[in-house]
Amino acid sequence: MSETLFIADLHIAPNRPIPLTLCLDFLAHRAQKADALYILGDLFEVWLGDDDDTPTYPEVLKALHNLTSNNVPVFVMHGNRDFLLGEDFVAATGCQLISDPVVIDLYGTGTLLMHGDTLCTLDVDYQAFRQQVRHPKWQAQFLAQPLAQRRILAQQARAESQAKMQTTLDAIMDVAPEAVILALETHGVYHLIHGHTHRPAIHQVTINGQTAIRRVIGDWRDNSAKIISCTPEGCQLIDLMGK
Ligand SMILES: [Mn+2]
Repeated sequence: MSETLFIADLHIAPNRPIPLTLCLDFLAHRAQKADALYILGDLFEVWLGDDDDTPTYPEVLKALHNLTSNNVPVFVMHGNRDFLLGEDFVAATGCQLISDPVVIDLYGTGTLLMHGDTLCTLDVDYQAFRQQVRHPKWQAQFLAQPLAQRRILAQQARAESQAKMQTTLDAIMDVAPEAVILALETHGVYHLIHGHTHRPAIHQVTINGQTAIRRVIGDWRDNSAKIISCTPEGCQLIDLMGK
């Protein structure tokens, strides 16, 4: 069977053992039979640089390496948590980093892939933060600091972001409809797959009188692990935990 798989927002972390176990199982079994696997950001809860020594991460790197060694292409897009995945990660896993956004040919359907954070244009503060941390100069300065210091800075940023989420309207945390339309129009396609918002769903969007589809993958947690499976017949949003 021809199948292309899409996952995002696994947020692998030492204190999240269930998503880790599910991830290792998924990479060792279902993904082994796939035409390709796309990881559309936030595979890891945080990635402080390719020297990140978080205990559970090597298991995931090894499982990815096993997959690419069996000639399954694995494409990784940066998320807002793991945007520092770099060349050493690529060398350790055999994965290929892809830019955000990118258009692929999905069994004949032009499909736009994004992490999804750039679509949340109503969150002006976040977009300013993103612009700052995606700048090569900022990244070089950050990576030049000792790992322990980077960890403290990341924890501070996380605490600030969590505090902000408490007081931010739900609609601001979601994608802006205008941003979705603009992205599809700019790339001239009618199919979008993204993650980030943790709101798994299939949406219809009308663009120039035509219907476009926006698929949101969904995150992995203790009772839910969402994937999108596409075959030449179409795509399905599936929960590996059967929900
Ligand atoms: Mn994200």
